[in-house]
Formats: sequence, structure tokens, C-alpha cells
Amino acid sequence: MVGPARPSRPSSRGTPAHSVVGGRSGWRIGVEAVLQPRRKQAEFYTSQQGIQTENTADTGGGISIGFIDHGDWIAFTPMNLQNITALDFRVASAGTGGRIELHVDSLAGPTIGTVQVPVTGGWQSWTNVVMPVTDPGGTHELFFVFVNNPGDGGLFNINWFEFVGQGVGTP
Ligand SMILES: [Ca+2]
Repeated sequence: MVGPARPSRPSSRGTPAHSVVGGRSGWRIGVEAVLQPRRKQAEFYTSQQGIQTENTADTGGGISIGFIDHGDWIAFTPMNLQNITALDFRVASAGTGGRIELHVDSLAGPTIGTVQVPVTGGWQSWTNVVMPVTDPGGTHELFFVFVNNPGDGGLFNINWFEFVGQGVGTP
């Protein structure tokens, strides 16, 4: 026989259905899997090649990605750019600079955005660069590919990027 139903927990004590992103540090808990926040941390990638993470002295501290060589990349999935017109990247470089290319579904997929990253004069001298993007429609894996000239190393650091446009979720 089934006993009396256990009373449901009051909603005020309920645990939000947060997801752990990245999984390498306990504090990386957020709702990225459900809502598209305005700001996405570069180190919350779902996959990558060639980069490393490090502490940053940028405003707010935290972690940035660096040790970026020509051809390295980070990817995020799932990503949806509905009503997003641009991505605003927080970058720094005491190296070669270069550019960020945004590719859909694979490294060789269609390019829906590109932006130059200047040499800022210091690895912790942060500035912003804006990449206009074209919404490919639907949900995709997006690859952020870092390029300059073949063989180049030490391109730039990225701390985070922000979505620009009416598709940004309300905080
Ligand atoms: Ca960061």
C-alpha cells in the first residue's frame, strides 16, 4: 500500500533548477542552459582547442582564456542568436592581436561574424571590440576561431562576451 503523500516542499525553500556549467569549479553555477544571459564568460565554453584559462585582473576579476595561438578555438552549444545583432568581446593583448571568426556548426562552417582584436599594450589591459553577427536561424554549436597568421602565438586574451540586441534575456 502507498502511504499518505508527503507534503510538497514550500516553494520558498525550493531549489532552483540551476545547472553546473563547465564543471571544473564549484562556483560555476548558473542558468546558462535555460536562459541566454547578457554576458557569457569565455571560460564557460563547451569545448576548446589550444587555449588555457588564467586569473584575470580585469574589472570584476574571475577567469579569462589565454595562451591563444593561430587556429585555436572555443565552442559553445546550444547557442541561439535570434534577435541578436552583435557580440561585444572583452579582450586584451600584449601579443600579435588578430581576429575572432564565428563559424556555425563546425570550424569550416559558414562565417556569421568577424572582428579584429587590437594589441592593447598589456595582457591585462582590457578593451571591448564589437562583432556584428548574422543570425543563422535556429540553435547551433558556434565556433569562435582565433586567427592571425599561420604559426603566430600569443594572439590575445578573452574574458567574456555580451550579446547585443533585443534577443537578450531580461535579468
Ligand atoms: Ca571570464
